[in-house]
Amino acid sequence: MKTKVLTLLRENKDTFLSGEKISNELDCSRTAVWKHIDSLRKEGYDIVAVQNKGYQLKKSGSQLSEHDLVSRIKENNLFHHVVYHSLVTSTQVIAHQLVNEGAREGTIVVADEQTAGKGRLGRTWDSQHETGIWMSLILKPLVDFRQAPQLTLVAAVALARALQNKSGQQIDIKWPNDLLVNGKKICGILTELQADPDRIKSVIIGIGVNVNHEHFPQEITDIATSLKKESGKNFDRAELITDILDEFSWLYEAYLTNGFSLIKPLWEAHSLSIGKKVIARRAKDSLVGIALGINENGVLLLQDETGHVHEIYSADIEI
Ligand code: BT5
Repeated sequence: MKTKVLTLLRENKDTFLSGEKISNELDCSRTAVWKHIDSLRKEGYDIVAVQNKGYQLKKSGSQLSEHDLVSRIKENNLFHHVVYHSLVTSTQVIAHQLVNEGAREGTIVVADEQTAGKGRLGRTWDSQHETGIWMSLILKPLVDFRQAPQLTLVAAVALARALQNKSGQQIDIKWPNDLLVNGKKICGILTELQADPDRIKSVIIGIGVNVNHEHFPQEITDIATSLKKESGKNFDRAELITDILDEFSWLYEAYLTNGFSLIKPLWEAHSLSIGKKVIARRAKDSLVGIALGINENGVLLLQDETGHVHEIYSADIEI
């Protein structure tokens, strides 16, 4: 009910909405409406009340919550269900549990802090309290599991577009899963699969964005940055999450309908490595060469000094 009150206020934020209208729309008493308004105010929402006119939402609270995020998500968006926790080990772990319990595509898990945020290959992701966006998206695409890495690139494009639009900063993508500003990492993506032998059960895309950090732990202070460090401004995390979900939603639909060909040029527009000499560090060896770009499967093409073109499926890239 609180979500519905907030959604109505948000949809009508340029006008006043009478208590009577809200109670009619939601089929509840005016006292119930008032209680929800009062509770939202206690959470920091600035809701003005004018006699004979009604209520108007002037400003949202700054805390993440299920009702806040759901009230912001547009009706036709892929993401419809939000699971919020203030503290978790990892949103990926929660998302895996939810999939095992039958969670549908379009569920997202968001946390204010992670105690054991996961990077790739057993690495850790620093996820400080209320500074960043730590979230996992649950997807169930009907695609071959060999295509799953393409979804990391779809997410990278969605993130680059959303963060660049909001911050005005140039966001670069470093294949496969890093987003950089001025050469420092601002966002990482972790794509995990649950698969049967013949089909994908679910794809869980973990997204970590450094938003309002002023400092990082010493181990990563030289390689990490945040939107705040780059622009000097604080950003509203809920607003950013909504922008990311909007971008991801349409790109994902376009990808499922038309394939990777639409995503590829958008990815290339943000790519940092194309045409540059890079080192690709793989589990067992390293390759040096010119990054030619990605192919139709999202695989990185690297030309070594003999002219041979290698297909790189998984690696850390050093530019
Ligand atoms: C990644 O791994 O970049 C994937 C990160 C995904 C994090 C999200 S948060 C929500 C969801 N839930 C999770 O538990 N995880 C996902 P990788 O490419 O392996 O990069 C990890 C490396 O980045 C670390 O070894 C550090 O060097 C560096 N690093 C750690 N925390 C960082 C941060 N906050 N910002 C920038 N770099 C960081």
